[in-house]
Amino acid sequence: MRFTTFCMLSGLLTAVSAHFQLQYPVPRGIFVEDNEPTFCDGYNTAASNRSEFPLSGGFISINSEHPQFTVGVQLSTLQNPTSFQNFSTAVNFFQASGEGPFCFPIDLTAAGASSGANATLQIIFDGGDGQLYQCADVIVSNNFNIPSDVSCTNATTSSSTTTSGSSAPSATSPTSSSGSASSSQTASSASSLSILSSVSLLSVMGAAVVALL
Ligand SMILES: [Cu+2]
Repeated sequence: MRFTTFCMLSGLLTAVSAHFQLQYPVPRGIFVEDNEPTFCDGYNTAASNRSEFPLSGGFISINSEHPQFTVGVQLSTLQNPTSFQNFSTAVNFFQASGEGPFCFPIDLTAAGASSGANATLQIIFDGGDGQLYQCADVIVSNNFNIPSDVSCTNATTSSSTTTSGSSAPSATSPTSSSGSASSSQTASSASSLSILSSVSLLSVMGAAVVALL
């Protein structure tokens, strides 16, 4: 929370910090905050140990430290993609709000991937302090299901989904480790609450800054 407040404040005042973490699939390397504004979080070569990822019915799970953000996913089927030009859209950018875990479906069939192929997913996130990038190197498989102990939980709400050709967001109902199957209502009120409290926190801080000046 303290971290987030700092992030929002710096966003307002100078715009420095960069915060979202790819939770699933496993990212190329350990999250490096300072490198997140660069290609693949600064990891320029594909991981040698790839994990399997479902051709359809997959999901991307992230942790957002920004209360409002847009997120999208790009796909490359090159062995070792080294630039943004090597990628094409797998999930169009959409807006979401709320801090904490956020999970959304991805269908690589729609993005033109085929089973057995090596692929790299690049998650692009913008929480107000510029675009941030994390990558995951995978092997696409049409007979792989994401293990049920992998968390796909939303503490957040999404809006204006413009996912290209993918199935509806509810098509994937991955098992949530925290059992949030019927918690969408709760989640959205929780996230409005957190926005409300962030807003009031901000006004307090704004007043403090004004008082200092
Ligand atoms: Cu940030």
